Amino acid sequence: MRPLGPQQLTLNLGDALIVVDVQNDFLPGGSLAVPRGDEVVPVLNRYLDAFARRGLPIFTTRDWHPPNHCSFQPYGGPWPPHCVAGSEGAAFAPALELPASSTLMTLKGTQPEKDAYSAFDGTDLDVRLRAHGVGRLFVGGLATDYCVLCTVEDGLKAGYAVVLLQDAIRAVNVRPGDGERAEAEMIRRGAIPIRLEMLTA
Ligand code: VGL
Ligand code: ZN
Repeated sequence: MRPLGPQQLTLNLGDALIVVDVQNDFLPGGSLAVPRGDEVVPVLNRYLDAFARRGLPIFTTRDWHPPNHCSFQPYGGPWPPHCVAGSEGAAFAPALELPASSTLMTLKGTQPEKDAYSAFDGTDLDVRLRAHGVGRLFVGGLATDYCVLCTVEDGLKAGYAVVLLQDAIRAVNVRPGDGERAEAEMIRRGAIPIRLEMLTA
């Protein structure tokens, strides 16, 4: 057997894919558009296929705010209104190819008075991951410097190994360099950065 190079990684039982907030409002044309946010979709489709083919669990998160959410500018928050529960802006990007049978969905930020960037904040994601025997999270989606960052940090704190899908994330970059700083911080805390070509067939 050919030994794996240092730049290769094999998917195993106990691995799960976490697709963070790939929703219309975070794509170009959306109300809180992440620059080049649409570019994560074809790459995530390849990761989705790799996990689905191996029968490994796929978790999605969606930002899912009430119309009067505290993070919205009219209510004193930092963001334009976005991802209002049930709206077109809150829907998954249409080009995202989620396997119907194996996709487990989590909604977050659903309380008017509380924001939640992390997929673990106020959700049962941790319980559901443990119920599926998950020990290692592969995290990609939007946005690098908010929900991806907070989800990765909370995943590490909860004791999961975390793999950061470096080719399937994009940043808001409110301040230039926020995305790069967020990536460096996730890696410093123990996340392993990979790209598609590093997955073994
Ligand atoms: C997000 C800002 C506000 C995210 C959500 O998904 O990264 N960012 N709400
Ligand atoms: Zn939000």
